[in-house]
Amino acid sequence: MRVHWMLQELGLAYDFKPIGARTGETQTAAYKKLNPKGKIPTLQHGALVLTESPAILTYLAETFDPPAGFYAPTDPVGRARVNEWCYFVSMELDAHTLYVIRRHDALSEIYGTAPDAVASAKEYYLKQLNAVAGRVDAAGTYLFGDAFSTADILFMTVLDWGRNYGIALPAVLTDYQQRVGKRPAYHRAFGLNYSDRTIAEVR
Ligand SMILES: N[C@@H](CCC(=O)N[C@@H](CS)C(=O)NCC(=O)O)C(=O)O
Repeated sequence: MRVHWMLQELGLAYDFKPIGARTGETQTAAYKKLNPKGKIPTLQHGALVLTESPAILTYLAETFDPPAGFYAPTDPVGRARVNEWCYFVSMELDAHTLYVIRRHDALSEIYGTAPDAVASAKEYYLKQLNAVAGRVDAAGTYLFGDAFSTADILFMTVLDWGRNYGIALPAVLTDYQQRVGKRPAYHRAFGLNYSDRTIAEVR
């Protein structure tokens, strides 16, 4: 979803090869040649083969001309501010909370049950969101004011994911979701990535 969304924001033409998680498609020898971790997404651009969604988004933002209204800073402070969100989303929200919930709840047949870890991950997820809610509110339309960025793509996807788990988000963040959810590129990416589901089902 993240990579589709970024490519759609940039208006780039690309080939999409759907590889389903846990369908076995990520574990074939051919796929593991590209991504030995056996995970999606993987981006191929010329000779470059790149994994890890925040790295892919950053690469795309720095490689292609950003459209009007897209924030892709090149100065150290601006890049650091965008990276701050990228690492926050990857570590505090993806890794420490949402993947813990996913592994030990929906995927507990594979990873085992751990109800205390799931409950504490949900609590920690909300704690982290509450910690940034004031900043999101003060920022304006997007995380960097009127300009949209890779940070918004990453942050929006973890908000959708949490809400999909039935976690009630702070009002400031549901308002943010409403605003970001109006972007046409979000809808196009959604249709490509979740061809079998509606936005209401995923969010
Ligand atoms: N840190 C990686 C996480 C990638 C990841 O966990 N992908 C999941 C799907 S969202 C996956 O490939 N699962 C397949 C599997 O575990 O077999 C990123 O952000 O790109």
